[in-house]
Amino acid sequence: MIQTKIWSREETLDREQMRAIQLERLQKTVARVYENVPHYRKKFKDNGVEPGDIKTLEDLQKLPFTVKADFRDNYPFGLFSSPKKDLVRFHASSGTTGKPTVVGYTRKDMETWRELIARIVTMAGVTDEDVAQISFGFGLFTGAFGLQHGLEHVGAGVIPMSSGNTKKQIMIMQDFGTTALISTPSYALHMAEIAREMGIDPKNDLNLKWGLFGGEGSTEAMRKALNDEWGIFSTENYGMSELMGPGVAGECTALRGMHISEDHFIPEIINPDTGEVLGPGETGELVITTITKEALPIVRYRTKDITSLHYEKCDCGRTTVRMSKIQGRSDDMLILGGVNVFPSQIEEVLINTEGIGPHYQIKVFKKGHLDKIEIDVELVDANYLDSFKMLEELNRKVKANLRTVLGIDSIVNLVEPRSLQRFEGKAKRVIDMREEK
Ligand code: DLL
Repeated sequence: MIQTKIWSREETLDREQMRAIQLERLQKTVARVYENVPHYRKKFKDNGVEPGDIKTLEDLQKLPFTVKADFRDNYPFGLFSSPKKDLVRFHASSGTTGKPTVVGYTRKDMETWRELIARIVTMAGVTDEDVAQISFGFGLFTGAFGLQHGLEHVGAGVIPMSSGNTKKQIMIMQDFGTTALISTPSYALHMAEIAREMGIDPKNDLNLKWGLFGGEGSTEAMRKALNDEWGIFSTENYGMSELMGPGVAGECTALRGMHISEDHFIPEIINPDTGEVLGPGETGELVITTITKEALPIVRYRTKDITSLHYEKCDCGRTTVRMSKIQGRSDDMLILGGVNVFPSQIEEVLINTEGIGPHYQIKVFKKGHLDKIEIDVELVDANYLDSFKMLEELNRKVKANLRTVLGIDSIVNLVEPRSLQRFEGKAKRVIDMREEK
């Protein structure tokens, strides 16, 4: 195992010390949201709990869950615990409807974020000797900016490359001597292909040592392909906008799961159908409570991500709990090249486009290493089929709407009215042909 530095003392606390910190911070967080956020106050009252009831860590289970729809219902800033004036950054990710899920950070939240990213990049091998190329999209997405602050904090040289423009990525990688690649795993595989097309052998002609991947699921086979192709040691990390962005958890070089920064996040695993809390090692939905955030503390957030928690000490010396690879989601959210999309959002775009009906089918597949989405949607009026021009125009419009509203590029096929399959029970509108994550 490659030995890496441990960034902060909190990663090695014994269980009793950690639990004491967690309880104190949990109590503060619960009081904070109760005081500042009407949504939480009402929900706690409806459930007959108040901050004073949280006397032990187990009392967390008395509190109600928070779900993604709570963000939609309180759009844009209703869940914030800090006045708008104290916010220094906003980010957003896909919501369950056309409106995004908005998140905000105070100055202190930005410091916390930087610290937590410093932990995960350090455990993945990155030091101040490294040149890190961030190939996540810079913008409302938390991935790129989040990694940037933490990488700079450890002293790495950051190239804020953003995603896309792949040939230029490779050129910069070669010319700047990039040693760490930060991206989604699927994009990293695609970049290797393009490098080869350019006559560059990613393993021998470039200087990469580390790959830090996240934002979407990946398999061990994919890790092997990435390591072999680029000649790197790759780790993955996990995060979510609502919780902070990247930095919630990351793999160390022992590769025994992703260490959760438990002095900032309390994880639980529940049965997604009953809400019952499950034990260590059991597989279920990850629920997280943030315990240090100021602007947007979240109590018992249902992530919908399926995983398990492991408390045995890791070979790396850290004592923080590890979560296993995400095994899937308990909802229907699709992740297309790191962009999160709900089928319901696609439906909304389709329905709001004049000339096409509510019957559609979505196919998701891989082309090379990239996620592609193809949508068959019925025309309401068969007469369109007689005019190539009208058909083209409509097709262009649907694609443009999907791009503007959801940020996805899609293949759209306009098909005859009543030609798609009808369902008597639950409609199966999404066919995901990508390999099992
Ligand atoms: O994807 C944050 C992030 C950026 C994490 C960069 C790591 C690196 P969202 O856009 O809000 O935030 O998407 C969160 O992405 O609930 C998971 O379903 C999925 N996801 C993130 N990391 C992983 C991972 C960022 N390592 C959603 N494995 C989460 C599997 C992941 N799924």
